Formats: sequence, structure tokens, C-alpha cells
Amino acid sequence: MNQMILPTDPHSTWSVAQVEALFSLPFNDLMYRAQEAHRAHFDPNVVQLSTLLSIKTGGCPEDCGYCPQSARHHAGVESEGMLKLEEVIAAAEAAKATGATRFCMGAAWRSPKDRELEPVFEMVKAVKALGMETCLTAGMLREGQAQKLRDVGLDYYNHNLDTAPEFYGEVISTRDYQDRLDTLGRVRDAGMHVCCGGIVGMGESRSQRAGLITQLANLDPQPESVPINMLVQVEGTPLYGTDALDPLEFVRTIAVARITLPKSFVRLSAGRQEMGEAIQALCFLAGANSIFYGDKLLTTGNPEASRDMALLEKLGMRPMGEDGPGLRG
Ligand code: SAM
Ligand code: DTB
Ligand code: SF4
Repeated sequence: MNQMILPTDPHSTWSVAQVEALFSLPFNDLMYRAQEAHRAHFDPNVVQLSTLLSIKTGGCPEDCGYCPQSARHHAGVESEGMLKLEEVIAAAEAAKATGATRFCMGAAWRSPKDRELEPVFEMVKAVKALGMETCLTAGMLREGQAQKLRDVGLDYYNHNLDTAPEFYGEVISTRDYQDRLDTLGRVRDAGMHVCCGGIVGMGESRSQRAGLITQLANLDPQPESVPINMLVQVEGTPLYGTDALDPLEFVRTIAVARITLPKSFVRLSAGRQEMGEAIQALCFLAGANSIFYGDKLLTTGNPEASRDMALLEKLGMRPMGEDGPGLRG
């Protein structure tokens, strides 16, 4: 096997060339390497389930080319006010009852104002009180905001790098890469778990996919959770009509994430509704061990919970939390 590809020491720095070399491996060799990395740290038959809820939908001032919630695009998503605390609690209770262990709340903000976060604190406390892990994605955080979120019990903050630095400007103009890194630093400094990933299928090259994974792998410490999204093409967004990514290239991306981020949960995120069961099964084989669970992402669809349970059953896999954490060592 190609000796240029380093063994997976989580503290080593990856170069884009090394990550590209992983992408170029024969498919079976890549899957084998991914399984080796996966089995060193996780039970390969356990998958973590997170349910998403949009607590504040649409009307976002940012121009992210993939996103139906940008006020600059015309994707038919209306701008809505913040959900009431009772609505959030009811959704979290339902998610817990169907087997999710983490509840992720999403808000279409560029950067929340302090007063906008006040009701979110109550939501975090209430979800935490149900015994679930809490996660929030709400845009860029200012000094002090991450600490306040940590203090009320937020376990994870999701903030994605989205793509490689070289491709980033093709997709988003209203905030830059460094802004994202700054928010990730604040989340880390506040002692929260970092959930950070990206999107593929936006017209980027393989080398740029490798560039994204390199950035994620070189975050120090590495993010605990790494969502890999397949672009969900929504009519009215600038990226609608982009040439679809070969599903096997998506599987390769998952495998490369698993090898370079061996201790992170790699989440097979947006795009599962458009994927067949066979591709999802290959993603699990490639080392994905987390999914969004429940029939809606933020504004777009996701497979029904019963279909996901049937798929896991068919694959002999089980949800995390049923008999321990699914971690090794
Ligand atoms: N507004 C906040 C932000 O951008 O940080 C939080 C919500 S935003 C919707 C969270 C992430 O969802 C984005 O960073 C992006 O990676 C992902 N996302 C949004 N629209 C998507 C789409 N159409 N397909 C795949 N992923 C998408
Ligand atoms: C992430 O990486 N993917 C999720 C979550 N973090 C917040 C969002 C996917 C959104 C897909 C498009 C939509 O439903 O609006
Ligand atoms: Fe706004 Fe987030 Fe959508 Fe970008 S991804 S337009 S910041 S909601």
C-alpha cells in the first residue's frame, strides 16, 4: 500500500497531497483502511442518532449558495419567528421516544444577538433536563456567547467549514473562512464539544474535497463530530442544477474522513433521502457512525424513522445508547 499515506496518529498534521493519495486508493483498499481505523476506536455496528429541529427558520442575511434559508435566494422558505419553548420540548420528547440520544437545534442566523440567545438558553436547559445531549447551530458566536451556552448545559456546537478554503469564495461571500475558524476556537475554549464538517457535491474538485478533509483533520484537537453533507439541491438556490456527485465518490469522502479523523463520530448527514440503501450501507462500511434521525432536517426531508430502523435492522446495526456508548477503549 502507498507508503506516502501516513498512519493515523490524531496529532499528526495531514497535507492535502496525503489526503488526495487516500482518495486515489483502489476502492477496496480505501474501505479496508477505513474499517481498520473504525474498528480501532468504535463498535462498527453501532450508530449514534441525532434529531434536528429548526427553532428559527428562514430570512437569513447570509448568501450561502446551497442554503434555502438565505433571504437572498428564492427557495420558497418563509421567514418565521422563533419556536416556543413548549414546541421545542415536545419535539425533543418525541425524538427521545423514537430513540435519538442527541437533540440539535438550528437557527438561521448570521450571528445571534445576546437577547436572541436568551430563549435558546431556556431551550437548552429544558432539553438537557430530558436527559438528552444538546447541540446548537446558530451561526458565528461573539466573545462570551459560547461560554454562556456552555454554562446552561450545551454539549455540542455545530459550525461547519463547509468546503476547502480555495473553493469557499465560490459558495459564500458574506463571511470568510477565518470567521468560521474564530467561532470554532471560541466553542473549543468554552469547553464544548465541536461538531464541524462540510458539504460535498457543490461542484468542487476531488482535490478540493481533500482540502476540506485536510482542514478538518488538522483542527487541534480534532472535532468530536464531523457531519459530511451531500448537497441537497433546492430549487431557487444558486447551487440548484449543479452536476450531481458520483455516490461512490461520496462514499470515498466518508472513508477518508474516517481514516484522518479516527476518533471522531463521522455523520452521514444531509442527502440520505436521495441516496439508496446500498450507498448508505457503503457509507457505514466506510466508517460513518452517526446519522440525522427523524423525517425532517431543517427545511428539507430525511428518511422516516421507521425506514431507518428497518435499514439498521437489515444491516445488523443498532442505535447508540441501547447497550452502552459504542466506543472502544
Ligand atoms: N446559520 C447557521 C450557520 O450557517 O452556521 C446554522 C444553520 S446552517 C443551515 C448549518 C449547515 O447546514 C451549513 O453549514 C451547511 O453545511 C448545512 N446545509 C445547509 N443547507 C444545506 C443543503 N442544501 N445541503 C446540504 N447541507 C446543507
Ligand atoms: C449539518 O452539517 N447538517 C445539518 C446540521 N449540520 C445543522 C443541516 C442540513 C440542512 C439541509 C438543508 C435543510 O434541511 O435546510
Ligand atoms: Fe444562513 Fe446558515 Fe443558511 Fe448560511 S447556511 S444562509 S448562515 S442559515
